[in-house]
Amino acid sequence: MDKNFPQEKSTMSHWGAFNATVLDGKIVSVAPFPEDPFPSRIPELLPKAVTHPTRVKTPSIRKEWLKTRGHQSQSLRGDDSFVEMPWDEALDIAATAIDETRNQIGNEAIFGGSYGWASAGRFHHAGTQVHRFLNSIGGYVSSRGTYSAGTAETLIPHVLGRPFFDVTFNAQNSWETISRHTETLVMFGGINQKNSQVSLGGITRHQTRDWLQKFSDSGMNLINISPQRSDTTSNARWLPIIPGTDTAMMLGIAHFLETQDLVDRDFLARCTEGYEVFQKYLLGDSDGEAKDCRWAAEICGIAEATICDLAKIMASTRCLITVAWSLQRAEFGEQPFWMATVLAAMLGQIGLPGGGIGYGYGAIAGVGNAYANLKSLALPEGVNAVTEFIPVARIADMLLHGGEEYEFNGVKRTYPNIELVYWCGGNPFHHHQDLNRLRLAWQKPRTIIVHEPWWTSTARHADIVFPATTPYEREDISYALGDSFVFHMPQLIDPVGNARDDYQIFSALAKRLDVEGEFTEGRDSEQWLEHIYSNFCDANEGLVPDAPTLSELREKNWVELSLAKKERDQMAFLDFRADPSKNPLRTPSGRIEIFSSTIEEFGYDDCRGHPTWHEPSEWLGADDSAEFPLHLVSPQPPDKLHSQMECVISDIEGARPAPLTIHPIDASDRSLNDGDIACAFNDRGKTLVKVLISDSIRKGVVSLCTGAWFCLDEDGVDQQGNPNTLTRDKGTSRLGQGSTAHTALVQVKALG
Ligand SMILES: Nc1nc2c(c(=O)[nH]1)N[C@H]1C(S)=C(S)[C@@H](COP(=O)(O)OP(=O)(O)OC[C@H]3O[C@@H](n4cnc5c(=O)[nH]c(N)nc54)[C@H](O)[C@@H]3O)O[C@H]1N2
Ligand SMILES: Nc1nc2c(c(=O)[nH]1)N[C@H]1C(S)=C(S)[C@@H](COP(=O)(O)OP(=O)(O)OC[C@H]3O[C@@H](n4cnc5c(=O)[nH]c(N)nc54)[C@H](O)[C@@H]3O)O[C@H]1N2
Ligand SMILES: [Mo]
Repeated sequence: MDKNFPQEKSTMSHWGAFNATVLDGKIVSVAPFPEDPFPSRIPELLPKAVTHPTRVKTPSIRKEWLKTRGHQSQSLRGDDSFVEMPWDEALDIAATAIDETRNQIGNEAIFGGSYGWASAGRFHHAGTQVHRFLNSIGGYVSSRGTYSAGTAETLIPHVLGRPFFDVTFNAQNSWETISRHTETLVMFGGINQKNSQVSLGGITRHQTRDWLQKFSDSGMNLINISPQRSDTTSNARWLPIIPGTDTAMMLGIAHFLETQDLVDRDFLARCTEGYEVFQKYLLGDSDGEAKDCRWAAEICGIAEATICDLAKIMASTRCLITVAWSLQRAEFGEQPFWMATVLAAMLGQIGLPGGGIGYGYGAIAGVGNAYANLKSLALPEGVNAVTEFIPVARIADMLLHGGEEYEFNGVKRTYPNIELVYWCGGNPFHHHQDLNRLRLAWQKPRTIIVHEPWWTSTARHADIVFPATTPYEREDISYALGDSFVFHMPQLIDPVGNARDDYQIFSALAKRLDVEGEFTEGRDSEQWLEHIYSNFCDANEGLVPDAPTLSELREKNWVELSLAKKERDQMAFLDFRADPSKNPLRTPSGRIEIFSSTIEEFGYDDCRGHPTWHEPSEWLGADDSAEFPLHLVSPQPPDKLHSQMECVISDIEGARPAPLTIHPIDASDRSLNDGDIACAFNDRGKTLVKVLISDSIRKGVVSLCTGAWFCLDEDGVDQQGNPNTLTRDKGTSRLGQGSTAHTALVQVKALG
């Protein structure tokens, strides 16, 4: 490659495809991918991010850890300085620490759950790399599910008999089908355009904005039930609900349907199980409290008449109910997802085109696209000899309570005792709830190893930090669910500093631990690319007859697989609806479980056998909300993906601390002006924020996006505005044990 001549190449990222211009060994500019109707601007951060001063330049080991190799630690992780080391020395030290742990204590003491989005490239996918490496050395304690939708991943198989993401991608109405058939679109938590900028593994054509525009142009009745108007297109009617109360509002609608005889009883009889048990609860026969619209209105803050009217419209039109994933990232997050499904069943529209229920449209860009679900393009992880796992969001509980019992989805489990944590491709000090608690929990293990391109908060809380390349410093390929393109991701620039690919780092460690053959199978990166790409083509034979060879793909840069882009109508549960006994669901009853005897038999008071309203421990209706009177929601950031490339944003003058959206009345009650730096706090922590006054948020609610790099001053105040300084670290319930990030009360005060 002539370094003095600008080269333009296309590549893929989680936030979409883009073209990068490289000159003199540097990415000098990025431009939208021409096929993309609504490209994300996130890639514009890239040129500065890849060479940012916060890149980890060389392997670094924490000073105190080095003295005793973690056998005694005098200073808190996160407060210490690091010693830079040559690669060989640092790899020797890490290999010895791993070897000691597995030989002296056992592989059950190694936590490699290592959650995080990492890169869009499928070979250099950091999470897969670390899992494969740890499998090759005898296994590790893994994590199950996602922060995104862990609760739904546990619940939905009980209710619909299918894995949650299978329903999301293969059994929901496609955009096209909604556009043709839906008359009323009731969006709990909105359908968020800012979130549909990204998709796990990438997205080529961003379509959500145009679909929403089309829906609105066609006169579809769009209803946004959310604490923030901005959670969907401004053309929607906004019902500003109190956070955490959607289940109550849905019950109110259900009660109206039931008492006005607007329920499809034939559908309930043919296609569902246990309505009569739920009905007793709904009508108050089982607990003395009818869940009518007035009852619902008092809880959820939407007027009684509005709820009744909405119920009428839903029953008299083709209606699709959608729930944002955020609803289940809250205490009792199982309930709104289950209740929304029950409501759709009562309307009798599940299995009708454009009707029923849909989960997470707008959460990521791929949802709603009706592309064929190809078998994945991935590096095989191998087999984990350790069967122990935790629900992903229970990491701090595990570290703090090793050896103690907890419950998850009907099983009593014991938290393992962890001595070594290996993290690669995620940022728990951005993503986990109650970061001050995580900081304490994080002191427990003997050794923490992290691979990172940047000095993130997690890197700063590690003992051994290996500098990893970014996707632009190595060759890779991408294919994502909900997309029909395969991309070659060329190496654009040389590795920055002494960074190495995760694969190189693990290969070097594997050699030192005598498992090089198991880990590499004798292949270098290029041979692995050949191998996984040809496996992908073989596994999808028939669907990808036009797939080029890898060398052709290198030449072409990207290709759209014509057959992968199948018929664009996709409807949900058609066969099941037509003949439920011939096409049963894989639930115990073969039908939609409005009442689940399986869940009932677990005996959980926080998740019963049918959808139930539970009063959250923190919400605006709580008796003790006086001290912390504002409900904090912490959505995903509009300007980037999680904490990735935060270094560039935080360099922009005035961008940090992060903006906290607050209602004008709440701001004036606190003498806060737009642009003021204020402190948001509760019993769990304190963070600086920048006041952003807006009437597009419900009074009493404040919103602070995720993504700032958690950074405490000497008084323990986060300087950047990471909402997880304030969020609550408890599971949704004993069933799902998911993240409850959206359940948090706070106070905000002016500084000084
Ligand atoms: N309060 C609150 N908290 C939340 C949420 C919320 O709604 N509210 N949402 C949650 C959700 S849904 C999610 S998915 C999580 C997201 O949390 P994460 O996925 O942990 O967030 P990212 O910032 O994407 O972290 C990826 C990290 O990988 C690094 N990386 C990128 N490429 C590579 C690579 O090739 N190799 C290596 N070694 N590292 C690489 C990046 O620099 C970055 O630090 O946050 C969760 N946290
Ligand atoms: N730009 C960008 N896009 C992203 C990401 C990113 O980091 N940046 N991350 C991606 C990831 S990993 C995920 S999992 C998805 C997440 O997708 P979602 O879960 O849909 O997104 P959030 O942004 O967490 O929340 C959406 C909205 O839900 C509302 N909300 C909160 N609590 C409640 C409630 O109790 N009731 C109702 N009705 N509404 C409520 C809030 O107002 C919030 O703005 O986003 C993805 N998209
Ligand atoms: Mo997520």
